Amino acid sequence: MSLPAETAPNFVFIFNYLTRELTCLLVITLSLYAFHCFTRRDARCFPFLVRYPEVSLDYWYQRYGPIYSMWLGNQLCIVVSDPGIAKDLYVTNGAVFSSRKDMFIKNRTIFIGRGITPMPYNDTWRKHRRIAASWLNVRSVDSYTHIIDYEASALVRDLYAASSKGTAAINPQSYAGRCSLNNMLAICFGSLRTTSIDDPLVAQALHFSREWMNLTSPTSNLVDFITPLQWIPTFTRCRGKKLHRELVEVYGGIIKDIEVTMASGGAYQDCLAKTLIENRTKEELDDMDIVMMISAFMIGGVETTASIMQWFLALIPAYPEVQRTAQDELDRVVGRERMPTLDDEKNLPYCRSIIKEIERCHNPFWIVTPHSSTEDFSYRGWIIPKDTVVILNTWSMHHDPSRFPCAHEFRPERYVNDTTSSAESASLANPYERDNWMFGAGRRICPGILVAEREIWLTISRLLWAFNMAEIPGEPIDLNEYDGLSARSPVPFRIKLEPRHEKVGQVMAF
Ligand SMILES: *[C@@H]1O[C@H](CO)[C@@H](O)[C@H](O)[C@H]1NC(C)=O
Ligand SMILES: *[C@@H]1O[C@H](CO)[C@@H](O)[C@H](O)[C@H]1NC(C)=O
Ligand SMILES: *[C@@H]1O[C@H](CO)[C@@H](O)[C@H](O)[C@H]1NC(C)=O
Ligand SMILES: *[C@@H]1O[C@H](CO)[C@@H](O)[C@H](O)[C@H]1NC(C)=O
Ligand SMILES: CC(=O)N[C@H]1CO[C@H](CO)[C@@H](O)[C@@H]1O
Repeated sequence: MSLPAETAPNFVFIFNYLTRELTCLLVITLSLYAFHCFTRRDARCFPFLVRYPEVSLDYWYQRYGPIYSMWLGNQLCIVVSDPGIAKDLYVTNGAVFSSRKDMFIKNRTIFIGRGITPMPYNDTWRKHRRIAASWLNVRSVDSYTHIIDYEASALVRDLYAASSKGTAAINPQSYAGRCSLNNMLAICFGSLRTTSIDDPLVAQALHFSREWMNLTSPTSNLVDFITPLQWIPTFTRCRGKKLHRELVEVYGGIIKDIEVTMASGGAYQDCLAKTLIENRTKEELDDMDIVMMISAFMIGGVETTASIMQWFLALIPAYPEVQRTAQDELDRVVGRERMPTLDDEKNLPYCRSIIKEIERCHNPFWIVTPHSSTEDFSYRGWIIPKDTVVILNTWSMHHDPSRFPCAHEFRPERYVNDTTSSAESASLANPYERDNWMFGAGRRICPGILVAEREIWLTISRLLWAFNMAEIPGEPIDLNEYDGLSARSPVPFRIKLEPRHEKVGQVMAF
């Protein structure tokens, strides 16, 4: 171990001198202690049991600087809290830092070694990434942007109907979830679509996503880091196995139906499932590869963009000034006869800033899925050994006071001159100018960045166009608490959506 010892929190550093077995014992003892702080945001707690690992990572960043190491059970991790270092490792040295740790719950139990997300950096991963990209590149996304556009309007229309002209209190979460779900259903399965939040597939798909978020975590599951725990049927592992079975049953079932239709000579709309089925032999894919690839899309694409919409709806009632400024801009540029479109984005800098600021303040992944190294690497005089997990501490990066003055305040105007798209921003030469780190970085950056960005733009700009969004008296919205370990969404909340003018109803009546 060679990162400077003084940069490591000392009680973690101590593990270096112990054998693996002793480490396990120590960790179990520590975890009993940490269990006490499970529900508290106590930064001094051990990071893989507390519910808020970003708080611990930031606490240590303040003390040990932008790069430090720590052991989680038997795993050496380095924590990077600086955009320049993140770029050096993830991007410039992507050939070394693009693999994954073998996570027991995520990889072995739920995805059983398939799927793009948990796979090590090898040719099989490249193949899966290439196939995924064939559905997520600009040309493909252009071909189904009309669906993303339609679903965004459908979301606003459903909320308009449900809110009874602003008299009813509604929880918008399953509406946002259904919007993202429909987009992913179209990409993965073609013509499949849910028509209301009461469709059983909505509850099922949203449950899968939240269960996934609750079960997988880069740092919080002891069983990922303490091998002996993997030999016994822990609660987490049983839930993981159940989720795996359900994914195979539900998404595997839909794929089977499509195969039957295609086998009987019926035409089927172009979609990811069809591509996978058609290219099964050529690409050497088996049934489980196909099901897990689709499941990764469905999980990765639903409660992520939906999470941004939810954070927006949870937060914006507290900022009537921000709403008014955005709505003035919309009235000026778009008018009240139609809703904003993708083409309007470049003329609506304030609306775009709101989105960038939401993503900064409420990244759904404070710890984006970490990469691991595939060889020993020397960096600034330190040796980072092979198989080290490199964690990006995006919480600290998003709250750096030199980059974001008053970082704890919601101030969209800080982004008003940033005209980049998320993908453009991610590839800026100067990483300190990047808008946010929500999509990760380097060779494993979220492949769905383009779909996500269009979906988020169309929904949020149209919500701003249509409604004054207000808190319900006596029902404060909790912006600190969240659900999930790997990703985070707001806990349930209700708001009032009041149509901004009479034209809203007419424009909605499509
Ligand atoms: C994931 O699990 C499979 C076996 O289930 C294993 O072959 C693979 O190496 C694991 N992934 C990683 C990143 O180690
Ligand atoms: C890549 O890793 C996966 C998971 O460990 C493995 O199943 C596959 O055979 C590997 N592919 C290559 C080309 O090494
Ligand atoms: C995930 O955990 C939260 C508590 O943090 C809980 O409210 C929610 O029901 C869980 N979701 C699932 C699908 O288990
Ligand atoms: C944006 O640009 C204008 C004009 O150059 C400048 O006055 C303003 O301070 C800039 N705002 C921010 C937040 O950088
Ligand atoms: C990603 C990929 O290889 N797609 C191919 C699948 O097969 C069809 C023909 O059946 C090709 O057109 C695709 O390019």
